[in-house]
Amino acid sequence: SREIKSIESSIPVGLRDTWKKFAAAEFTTKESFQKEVVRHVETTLARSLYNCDELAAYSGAALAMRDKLIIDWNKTQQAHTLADQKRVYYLSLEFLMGRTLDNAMLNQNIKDIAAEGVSELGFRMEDLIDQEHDAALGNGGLGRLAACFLDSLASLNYPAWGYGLRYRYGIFKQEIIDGYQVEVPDYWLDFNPWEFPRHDITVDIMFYGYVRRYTEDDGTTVNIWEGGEVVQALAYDVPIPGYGTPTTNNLRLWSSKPSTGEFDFQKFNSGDYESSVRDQQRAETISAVLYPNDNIDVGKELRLKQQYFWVAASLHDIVRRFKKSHRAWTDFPLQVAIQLNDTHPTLAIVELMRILVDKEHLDWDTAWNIVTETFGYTNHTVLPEALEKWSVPLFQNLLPRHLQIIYDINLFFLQSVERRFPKDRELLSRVSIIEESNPQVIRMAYLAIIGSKKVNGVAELHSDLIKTTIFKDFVKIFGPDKFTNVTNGVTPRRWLHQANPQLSALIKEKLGSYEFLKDLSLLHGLEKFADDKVFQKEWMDIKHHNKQRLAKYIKDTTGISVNPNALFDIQVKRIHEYKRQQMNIFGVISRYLSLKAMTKEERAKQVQRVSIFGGKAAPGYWMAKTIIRLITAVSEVVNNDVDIGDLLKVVFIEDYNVSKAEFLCPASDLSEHISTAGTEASGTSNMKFVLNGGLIIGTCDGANIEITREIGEERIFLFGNLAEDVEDLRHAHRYGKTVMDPALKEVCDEIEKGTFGEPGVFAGLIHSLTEGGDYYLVSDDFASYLSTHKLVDEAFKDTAAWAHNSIVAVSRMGFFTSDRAINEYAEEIWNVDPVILAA
Ligand code: Z57
Repeated sequence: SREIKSIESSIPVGLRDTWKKFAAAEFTTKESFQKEVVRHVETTLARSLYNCDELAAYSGAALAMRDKLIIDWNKTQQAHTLADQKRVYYLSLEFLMGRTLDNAMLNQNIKDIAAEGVSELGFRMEDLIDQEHDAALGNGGLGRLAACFLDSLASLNYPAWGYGLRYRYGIFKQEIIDGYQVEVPDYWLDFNPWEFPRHDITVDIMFYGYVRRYTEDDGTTVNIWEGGEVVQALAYDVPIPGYGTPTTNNLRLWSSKPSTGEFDFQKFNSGDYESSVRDQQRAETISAVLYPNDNIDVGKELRLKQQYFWVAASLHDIVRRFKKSHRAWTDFPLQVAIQLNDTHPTLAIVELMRILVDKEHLDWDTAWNIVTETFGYTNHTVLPEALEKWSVPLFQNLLPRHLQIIYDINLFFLQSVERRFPKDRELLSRVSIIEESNPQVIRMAYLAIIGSKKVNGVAELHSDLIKTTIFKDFVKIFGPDKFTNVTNGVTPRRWLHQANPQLSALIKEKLGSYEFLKDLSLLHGLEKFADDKVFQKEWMDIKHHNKQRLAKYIKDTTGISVNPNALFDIQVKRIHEYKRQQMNIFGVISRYLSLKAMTKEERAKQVQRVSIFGGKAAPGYWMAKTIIRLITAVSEVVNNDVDIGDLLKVVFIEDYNVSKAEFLCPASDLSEHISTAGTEASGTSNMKFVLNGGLIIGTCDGANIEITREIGEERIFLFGNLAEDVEDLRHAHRYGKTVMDPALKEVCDEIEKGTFGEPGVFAGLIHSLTEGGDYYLVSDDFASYLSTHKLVDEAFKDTAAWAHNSIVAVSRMGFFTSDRAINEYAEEIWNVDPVILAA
């Protein structure tokens, strides 16, 4: 293979000068941008002035922007190689990036110029931005967190790469047909200007096969994994621009294809085309589709294949990069930090052991020291159904050598536990990586803990809970310092500046600059204007404008008219019983029944409400789908009830995704974060809504608690039971010692009367509250939920106080930037420093 010349002085002067003379230059002016757009439209896309539609214009603008990013990307990668410092690798099966054009323009501070430029070419920038397809390679919070973290890593100049899978199909598109969710495949790659295929960067990955073991003359044991099926991983690179810095990091996504050796030319030649095409399709299936489950482990073989394929390709790449430095293996953790986003990439621990022991012939202990200094593991859930466990027989068949390594890791671990806690057989079986069920299963979280240097939760309560419940034994074994908290954050570039440009501009006017987008704690400077009447009006006018924009969207897409002066109450997130959208819709029904029972005079005094829902249900999650059906059924009844009019509207927004979140977050007066206490690890949309001036109603769960601490409890509508009481309450339900809340009973009766259509449709939902044991404690929290909504209504009537609280809350949200979270990871877990690029 050709040698890459990375040291400038190794290149002859003449050659160097010729290259530099023609080096690609970034556009910096309107004219140079326009020139690039037209060039791309006319040559790259083979279109012209006469047939350039909005999609072609978007494509031209995106390609021009891509060229600009890649110039910075090249500089960054060169500088990072030269700096030769420790790098961070963020391994995530999900990156929920959303759209890129607007974000890239804003991060590069070129949007004004570009908008003028396209306007003179006959287009509105907003329309072009709207042409872009969301990159939806994720399910929900976990995937979006990864995307926010990439933005912060680049903005803070950390040398960091993301590694993921290049799914051909992202999360499905949701259509609502006759009130039911229907899933439509999301083929998003027909035009994706933001990726670069790296045809020279491929890795062969093996599955199945067997392990051949023999003893060498000197007595060492050699394990050779062979005879399996090989597929090839092909790299696609996505540039990640930082805000206000040339640093442009890399997100490397792997795509699967038949390995060159594997694709069976014999079959092809002999005319057995069908079988050879089948082989090809089988290879391509690995990266074909994102599993659409959030917070649930399904345990399918193809998912395990995806995990190993991605982890093995990424580690091969990381190790190859490390080897170029010719350092000793023991330096590996000084050059490399690998963060495991949940347990999905836990096989990386095993694969690195295999590389070090089987291929590089390090002794086990040396290898294990390297491994356990390299990895960090982030836990995102305590829900038992979400904790990954792989069946041993399935695993053994697919990855026989990895299973042996896991057995050895487990053996040495259990031996060390036994030495420290002799005769505690119970402890040994509790902490064993192998659960002795039928079939046996591998507990991936335990493997991740044992193989990592640090384990972190994603909000204070959650980090405390993992230490006192699911990982309690490991705190005893490893000590408390291995466990830490890094509260999640969101990027203010996308979630304030891009989503709400007017609010961002107003804040800039008050604070004097856009510096707050880099240092969000500067928002504190707003607090002194919280009682300024003129400022309050400007603030609330922007909220009104954003609500009008949403009202228009609702009208255009659903036909429902909503009054922008009404209180907009929004709950958008994956549909899950623990998030309790069912409680929200039961609350809406209860409100509807009270309104129906009122006189005209009483009704006239009520606060108008628009209850907005959005979110996808996992395709196999029947209860979640039933919840959607109930929401749509209630909306059909309520929205068409002439007694009710504008007092109450119910809207389900189809296909909730990142780009929809960008216009929903700025348009809320109130948003709902109402999970059963102790179940939502953090939540991140709570942060996005408050950052955009909305207040929240929520339980004492996840990051709600820290939001309350920061903004003050006068500014948040908290209700419901506490996490510490959940176990007892569930116990009481299980032993039939409860009566249903009377208001909830009324709601259930109304559903069973058929007010919202055939009641049989909702039987499962009602059953979950009764015989089902009300696992999510809807009945226990219902009374306080309703009374807290009454407080919301009262508070909303006092416009000045509401504006004051909105401003104060925003001014105290600085903590929730993902920049703060990333700096904490860098200092407490990774031990990496930024690399400042030369100007
Ligand atoms: C997911 O989106 C989250 C946790 C998971 O274990 C899986 Br799988 C998917 C979410 C949590 O539910 C949120 O509470 C949290 O804010 C988010 O991850 C990011 O940490």
